[in-house]
Order: sequence, then C-alpha cells, then structure tokens
Amino acid sequence: MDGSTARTPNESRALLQALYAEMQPHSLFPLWEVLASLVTPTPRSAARSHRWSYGQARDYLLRAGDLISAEQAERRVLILENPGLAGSSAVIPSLYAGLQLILPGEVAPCHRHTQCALRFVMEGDGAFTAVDGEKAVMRPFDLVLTPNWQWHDHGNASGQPMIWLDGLDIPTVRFYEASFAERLDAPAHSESIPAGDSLARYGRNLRPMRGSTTDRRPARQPLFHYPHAEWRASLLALAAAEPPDPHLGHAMEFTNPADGGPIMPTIAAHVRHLPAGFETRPRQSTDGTILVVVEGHGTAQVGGQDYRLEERDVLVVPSWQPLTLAAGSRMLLFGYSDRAAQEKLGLFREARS
Ligand code: 1HN
Repeated sequence: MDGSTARTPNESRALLQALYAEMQPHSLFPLWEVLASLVTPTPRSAARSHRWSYGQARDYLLRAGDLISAEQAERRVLILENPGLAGSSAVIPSLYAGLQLILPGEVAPCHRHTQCALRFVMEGDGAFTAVDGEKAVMRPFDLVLTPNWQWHDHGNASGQPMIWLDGLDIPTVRFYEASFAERLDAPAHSESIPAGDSLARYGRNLRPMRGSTTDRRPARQPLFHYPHAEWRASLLALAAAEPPDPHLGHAMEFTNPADGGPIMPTIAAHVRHLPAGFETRPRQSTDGTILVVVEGHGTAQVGGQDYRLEERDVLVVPSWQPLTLAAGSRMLLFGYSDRAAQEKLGLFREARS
C-alpha cells in the first residue's frame, strides 16, 4: 500500500521518529540518517594539529621525576594526548606518543606486549633499551625499536637523565582488541647477547649466512637500532647530491632490512632535511604524522594553523590536513606515522599542490 503520498512531510517525519524510537532498544538504527558522516568524500579527522614545546614538557617530566621512580611507575611517561581526542591517550586516532624519563641509576622493568614501540632519543647519552636481552646504548636522536612481543627493559647507567619520545600503536591494538602483556619475573632480562650485536649483523647491508646458527634475531624484525650518526650522514649526503623535493625537502624512510618495507607492521618512520630558507609546497596525506625537530628552527602551517618550531618540539599533523614547513635555518626532522598500516590496508593517499 502506498501511504506516503497521503502523508504530509511532517507526518512522515513523525512516523520515522517513532519507528527509530521503537527500534533503538533492539540495537537497530537507520543508516540513511548517518551515511553522509560515515562515508565522507575526504577524511575528517577528529584529531587536531598541535605543537608541544619540548622545554615545557621537559619541566613537567623532571618534576614527575622527583615524585615517582621509573620502577614505581613501570614507565615514567607524560602522554602527548591530542586535544581533539580527549581521554583516548592517542596523539592521532591510531597512534600514541609520550615522553619518557629515566634518571641515572634507574631501571624500567622488563615486560613485553603486543603493541609495537619506537623510541626517539631527545636528550641524554648512554642509557640503554634492552630488546630480548640485547642492549642498544642510546645516543641523542637515535631511533630504537621494540617490536611486538619482544621483551624490553630500560636502564640508565650514565650520569645524566635521559628523555626519549615513545611512539606506539596502542590505539590500533585497542581498536582490534588484541592487547596482551606480561611482566618478566626478574626486573631485567639476562644480558644474553653483547650490546650492538644486531646492528653489526643486520644494520650494514649484511646478515649472517642463511642457515648458519648465528642468525638468531626474529626473521621479520632483525634490526632494532638506527643510530643518529648513520641516518644523519645519509640524509646530508642526499642533500648535497640533489635539490630538495618541493613537498618534502630531502626525505628518507627508515627500512626494515628483512623486507625493505617500513620499520614495523603498523608504524613507518622517516627523516627530512630542509635547507635554510626553504619552504615546502602544501602536501596532504592520509597518515597522521608526528614530527620532531632534531636541528634548527622554523615554522609550520597545518590546516591554516601556524606554529613556531624550535629544537626538540613535537608537532602532530592529522590525516589530510595540508602541511607546509618553512626552515628558518637548516632543519632536520624526524617523523613517524601510521602509513605502514594504511599501505597494507590499501588506504594510503597523498595530494600535492
Ligand atoms: C611501554 O612498554 C613503554 O617500554 C613506554 O618504555 C610506554 C605506553 C603504553 C604501553 C606500553 C616502554 C608505553 C608502554
């Protein structure tokens, strides 16, 4: 029966509202009311762009250092929570960022979990992260990975505090409801492998001969330390050899030597060089990105918002917000994003104007 022609628009609306009210207790809802917000023509991130001043965050972190030990806290970290994602502990919807402090003599106890982590050293020299019992001695602006389900503990036998940026895929793992974690009975894993062993074996375009008994790291994640001295030398050599890409500057990705792909299944990382005075053209990409200023100063514009950038400041650029960077002096930047996961899912896109 065609009743609709006989009804006024108001009557139809009232009947629909009554229908929705009846269905709701049975967990049934009309798609046509929400379709446009579910399937948007372009990405609409709830995340906002934001810059954390390193100096300010550092002061709060050192105050926390007076009040709670790394061992008590398990990890003494200030979360960099996106102001558009309150309560989520997320810096972009898929990833987490935090600043971790480990004071001289402290130990952060050994545990493992299904979340992947990277550490990017902001200051201090000589503390370590041990991954499955192998120490990586950390220097400023080194990148260290703790891949999914590998035992890791941190210690600081140096005389100075160490602070690093933690990047994890916590919100991604939460989304998939796939979080598992356990503590080791001992505070630290036994030191079963000499420090620097994996870097020597897998970090120089070599690896132990296949089938040899010395090929001991997990086949898919053999390398977990990417020293600043090495990535900086590569980036500056690239910068000396050719003009910068108009949208990126000189940019190099960190790769996993096992397959040439991104460093971990969910997280990709890269570094950039911008010559003094260089301004990038606007670029949008679907991967929400966390940028750290390693050297120099400049400005960023993200979706029309302007930010000043000083050494060690952290900037978050949400999905699809146009980014331009202008270098006041020669700038080196480190960045990580969810591009690794997006590429696997066939979602990654970029637009250059
Ligand atoms: C973690 O394991 C570390 O190992 C740091 O240093 C931050 C945040 C959430 C969950 C695990 C670390 C973390 C974390």
